[in-house]
Amino acid sequence: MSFINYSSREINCKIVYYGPGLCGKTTNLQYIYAKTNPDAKGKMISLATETERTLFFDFLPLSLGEIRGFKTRFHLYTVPGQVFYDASRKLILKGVDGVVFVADSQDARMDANLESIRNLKENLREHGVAFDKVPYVLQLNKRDLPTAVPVSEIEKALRLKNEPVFEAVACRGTGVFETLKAVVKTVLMDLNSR
Ligand SMILES: Nc1nc2c(ncn2[C@@H]2O[C@H](COP(=O)(O)OP(=O)(O)OP(=O)(O)O)[C@@H](O)[C@H]2O)c(=O)[nH]1
Ligand SMILES: [Mg+2]
Repeated sequence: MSFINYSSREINCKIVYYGPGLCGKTTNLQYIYAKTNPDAKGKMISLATETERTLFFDFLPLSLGEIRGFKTRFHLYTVPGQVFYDASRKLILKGVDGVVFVADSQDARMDANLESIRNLKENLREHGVAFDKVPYVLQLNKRDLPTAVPVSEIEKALRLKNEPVFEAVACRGTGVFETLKAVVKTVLMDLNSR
């Protein structure tokens, strides 16, 4: 739930990058961090294993200018994708304002994508957030791999609510800012409609 502080004139929003293990969630945040102007970003915090798998979360605070005199701050989080870290995933979703689902385009990861969306829906529901209502963007990552499933086929399986879809190669930065802009826009529109 976004937090509006009237005395300091700030809007704080929480965006969570969700998806199966190794789909590229941390890579999205690393690219955003690397390409963002120093005055617009805070310190990126990554709690990872020695093999670079996210252990708890990554966190990156961004300031994205003002709307109607309010400073907007977006707190970007990733969840750990590995199946057994479900308690952490659930905790990180608390108070979420927008979700980016990062799908792994590889054929062999389609079941993992489906399972992760199912898990997302369940964890949202436990926080009393309806999947159908939450601001949501689908990113099809790893489009560079030869085993990538055609976009139309992935959409048929994973695009569940007419959400914006972006193709990405996160390790090169392709599609990363397009995805971020779309989720920010959707969150702000949602805020405006309340
Ligand atoms: N070929 C290819 N590799 C990618 C792409 N995006 C990320 N990777 C690689 O995929 C691996 C996993 O990326 P991460 O960002 O750590 O994945 P994650 O989703 O954070 O994984 P967990 O933290 O375990 O949930 C890394 O080696 C990345 O460099 C992509 O678009 N194409
Ligand atoms: Mg990660």
